[in-house]
Amino acid sequence: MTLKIGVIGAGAIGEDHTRRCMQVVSGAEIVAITDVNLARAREVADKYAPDAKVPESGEALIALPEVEAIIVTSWGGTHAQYVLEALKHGKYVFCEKPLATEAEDCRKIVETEAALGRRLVQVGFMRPYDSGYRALKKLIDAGEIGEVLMVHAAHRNARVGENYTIQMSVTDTLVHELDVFRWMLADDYVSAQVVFPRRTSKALPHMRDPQIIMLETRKGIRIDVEVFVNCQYGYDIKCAVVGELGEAILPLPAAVEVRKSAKQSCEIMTDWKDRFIAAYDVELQDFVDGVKAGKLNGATSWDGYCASVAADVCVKAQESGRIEPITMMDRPAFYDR
Ligand code: NAD
Ligand code: NAI
Ligand code: ISE
Repeated sequence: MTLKIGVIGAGAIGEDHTRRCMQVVSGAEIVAITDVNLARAREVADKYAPDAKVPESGEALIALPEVEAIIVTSWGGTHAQYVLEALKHGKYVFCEKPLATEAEDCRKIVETEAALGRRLVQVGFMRPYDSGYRALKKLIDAGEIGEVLMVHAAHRNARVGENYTIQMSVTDTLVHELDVFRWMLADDYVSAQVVFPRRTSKALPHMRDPQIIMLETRKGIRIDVEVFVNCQYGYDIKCAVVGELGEAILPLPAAVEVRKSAKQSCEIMTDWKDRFIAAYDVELQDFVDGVKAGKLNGATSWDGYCASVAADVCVKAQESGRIEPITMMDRPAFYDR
């Protein structure tokens, strides 16, 4: 059986997920694509799914009877409305991160899904599908480095555009770490603080870049994440976990080492699409298989809520400079693991 999917948002990742569903994932077909820019939706359809319809809105796409599942890849601020609309129609929805840009909207999604009593939402946090993070978690869970005490991480982008804001360093970028560390450490955050090191001259004037975000977990683990989105040299994701017995470091993607002209070098990727390509492939295959089996596996609406609550507090901490407490609502029993 082929799962018929509609895509809302035909931008960078919407195009990439359309290609993935049509060319990489098995048992899926994109039957509709829309975007606020309909010409862009038609362009992506023509490239990868020429038979796909291009409805005039996300709501119209969700209502199409042939659309069995939805992929939301529009801007973060629009995610919640489409996820809630999909839930209204009782349809499965894969929503790219963040689930919503405000924790309050995530709460509405959590409550709506829990009231339906069926898990229909998967959030596009792909790092738990990355082989490097999986290896790191396996080693931690096996007790190889003893109890975890600290995590030192960095999330670097070569550069960001003029529409990118200081808050997006948290809601769009750090949010991957906010999710993956909950999963990797099986823990939750209790506080956050943000400090700004010397500002890079390579950032656009409205930006304060880099930033260091310091998190504390329930277990007392201290996490520092450097977010540096104009680092110039590449897309670089680092994570070192320090335990009582040793340190475990996220493996780098395999790259050919070149020795030439008295230099030894390896290429560093520049695009997130390439860095996590295998993880996105596994993630979307898992979504398609999960819909068919009636059991989704990836990040839940609750995970999306927790990441958004932590993100909201980090934004507050950017402004206050203080250590800000992170508190969550009680987890509905529906999401008990
Ligand atoms: P983009 O700006 O390239 O594309 C967004 C597209 O959505 C645009 O074509 C825009 O016209 C369309 N759009 C905006 N509002 C819409 C609406 N209300 N209805 C229909 N279409 C609408 O952005 P992008 O880089 O593709 O990012 C899109 C989303 O994917 C963001 O939420 C981002 O955080 C997420 N993302 C996730 C990853 C990841 O690693 N998981 C990577 C990149 C982007
Ligand atoms: P699991 O399937 O028991 O799930 C672990 C728990 O972690 C769940 O309760 C869930 O709520 C939570 N969780 C899942 N994703 C999360 C996220 N992004 N953030 C925070 N919490 C999250 O455990 P397992 O087997 O470790 O699977 C984890 C994910 O990886 C699953 O989605 C699974 O389908 C996927 N997977 C990927 C494979 C690969 O080759 N990359 C192989 C097997 C599973
Ligand atoms: C983008 O939306 C992503 O999700 C990338 O993984 C991240 O590195 C980038 O900073 C975000 O803007």
